[in-house]
Amino acid sequence: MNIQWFPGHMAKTRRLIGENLSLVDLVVELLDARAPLSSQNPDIEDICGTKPRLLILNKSDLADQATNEAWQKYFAEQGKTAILFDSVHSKQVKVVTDTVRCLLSDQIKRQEERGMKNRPLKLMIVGIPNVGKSSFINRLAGRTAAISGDRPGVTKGKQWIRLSGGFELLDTPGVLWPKFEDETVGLRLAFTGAIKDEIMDTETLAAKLLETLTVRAPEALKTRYKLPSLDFENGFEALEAVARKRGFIVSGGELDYFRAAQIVLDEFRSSKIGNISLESPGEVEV
Ligand SMILES: Nc1nc2c(ncn2[C@@H]2O[C@H](COP(=O)(O)OP(=O)(O)OP(=O)(O)O)[C@@H](O)[C@H]2O)c(=O)[nH]1
Ligand SMILES: [Mg+2]
Repeated sequence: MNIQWFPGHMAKTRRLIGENLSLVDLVVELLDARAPLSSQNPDIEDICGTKPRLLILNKSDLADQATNEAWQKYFAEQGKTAILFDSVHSKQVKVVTDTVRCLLSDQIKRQEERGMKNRPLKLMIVGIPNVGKSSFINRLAGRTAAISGDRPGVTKGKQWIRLSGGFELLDTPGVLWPKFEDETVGLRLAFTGAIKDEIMDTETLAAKLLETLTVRAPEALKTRYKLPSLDFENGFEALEAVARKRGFIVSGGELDYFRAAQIVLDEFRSSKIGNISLESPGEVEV
């Protein structure tokens, strides 16, 4: 299953990020905590160059806690600042704003010396589709300032949002890159909901997810779908077992694979199967 999704509007967003870079003090790059490497857009690195950067490992509430901490350490060892965050529930907004001030402290000091006090700090929020950029902004703003939604491609253009406390945030549409390095990257992005579902075969995607979960979270998978064993030849057999257990039957007595596939994807994305990270530091890097 070879997934590629780079429509014209993403090429446009890539240009938009480059064009607005000189207007901002720092770039906040949101990664999906369940797959931080697969969700890191290599183009952002190239476009942003030496601009100060903060990584937010978002949706950390959906990922495995120990793996979250291992990722934070991994980035710290590379000299990168990464904050674990939950843009829906977090009360830790101050950690983000304090960290930004800390990363920009030299610049703030220079400006103060030149008499420019309380100049707003401008941050550009970037990341893959559906990773939670608009929700992150709303969380920081303490109000619904940007439209968010549970599918990729909700934000269509740029939007500046002013926060009380001296910050201005630039929301941008989600952006991927023209070609994924390997199949696993595309799959992990699709599992988390960063790829438009319409361009993929739902049943094949769910079968691939079941194969992944069989390796990464066998006990959670067995418990959720009441499967006594995971002794399947492949993901399609596992999908069949899920359909059977849930009693998904279409007229004529056939199993409803499509419905089972939708349920499996949905329940993974909302962490009903468990708090599962799709990659851990130290594995063969993708
Ligand atoms: N559980 C959880 N859900 C989140 C978090 N952040 C965002 N979401 C949900 O993820 C979905 C996408 O959020 P958005 O803020 O629209 O994401 P976006 O990155 O702006 O998406 P695009 O504009 O489409 O690129 C929404 O259903 C949010 O409620 C998080 O930290 N935890
Ligand atoms: Mg958005």
